[in-house]
Amino acid sequence: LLLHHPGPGGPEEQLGDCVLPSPLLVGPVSVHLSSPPSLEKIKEKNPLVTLGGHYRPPDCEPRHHTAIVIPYRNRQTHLRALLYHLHPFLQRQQVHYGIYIVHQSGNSTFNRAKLLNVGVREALKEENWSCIFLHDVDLLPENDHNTYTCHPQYPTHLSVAMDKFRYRLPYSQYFGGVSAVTPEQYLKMNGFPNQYWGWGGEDDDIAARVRLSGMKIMRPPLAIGHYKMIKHKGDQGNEQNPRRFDLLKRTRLNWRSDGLNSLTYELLSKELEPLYTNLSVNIGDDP
Ligand code: UD2
Ligand code: MN
Repeated sequence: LLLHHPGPGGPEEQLGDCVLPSPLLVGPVSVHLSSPPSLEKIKEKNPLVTLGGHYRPPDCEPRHHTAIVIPYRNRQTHLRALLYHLHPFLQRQQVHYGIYIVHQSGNSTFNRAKLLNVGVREALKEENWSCIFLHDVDLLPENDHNTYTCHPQYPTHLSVAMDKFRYRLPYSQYFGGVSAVTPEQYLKMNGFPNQYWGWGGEDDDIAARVRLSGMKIMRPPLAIGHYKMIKHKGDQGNEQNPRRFDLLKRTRLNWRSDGLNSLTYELLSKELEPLYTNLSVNIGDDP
């Protein structure tokens, strides 16, 4: 008996759906934090990644289309560590993905949540992503069973067990680090706040929006949601925001008027780098 072979396919030939879970998963992986390779080396290791940091599994039709949005300024070493680690991680999960760095240009106070809003909007202009990941540049996932896909109904918080919190959730409403929404969920919660300049509070505001818009937070099991955070000091231009407590008291009143529907920014450039798309943006400054 001969095995049936489909033969060389024309362009019209359809790939079968990727099977779940991906047969390429390995589970826990050890993560190396010090001295990541050069971008050139990372590129060589990921030959199937196309310009702008996009990838599609070559052998099957992906079920998930995920954009990774990374708020960013002046963290080159962290970015290399993340790219080195995340590209193979996502490829093992057989998702169709794209990586977007949202670079806050200039020296104005850093605004993570506003940069995330910009990233979501720009990523969705480019492709019909079914899931959007909001990803700190310094967090490296340690288990590829933690899939970078969305729950159809509710936002997901992925970084539930980080080394810096001794692999536990620091508090129940915690939403910092790595989280994910579908475009529908994002719309429902009116995106993220634009008014948090400097460090802190914006993740709790986002968690409050999830609840206020009638949703809840989904999470993977603690054993799977392991992350290492690259150790770092606070950045210049991202000092603790003294207004964060006052702002958080007003989320309930503000979330419908501040967010996706009030977002303004100036896109300065969009560069398709080999391993990511770089969006440089002027988001203004703390008024
Ligand atoms: C915590 C949260 C983070 C966010 C922040 C408060 C965790 C794991 N993460 O992170 O999600 O809520 O508190 O704002 O709990 N960044 C730059 N350049 C800068 C400053 C920030 O690229 O100059 C980006 C980068 O992606 C970084 C992220 O913003 O990972 C969060 O800033 P952080 O790492 O300094 O704050 P951290 O670790 O306290
Ligand atoms: Mn950090």
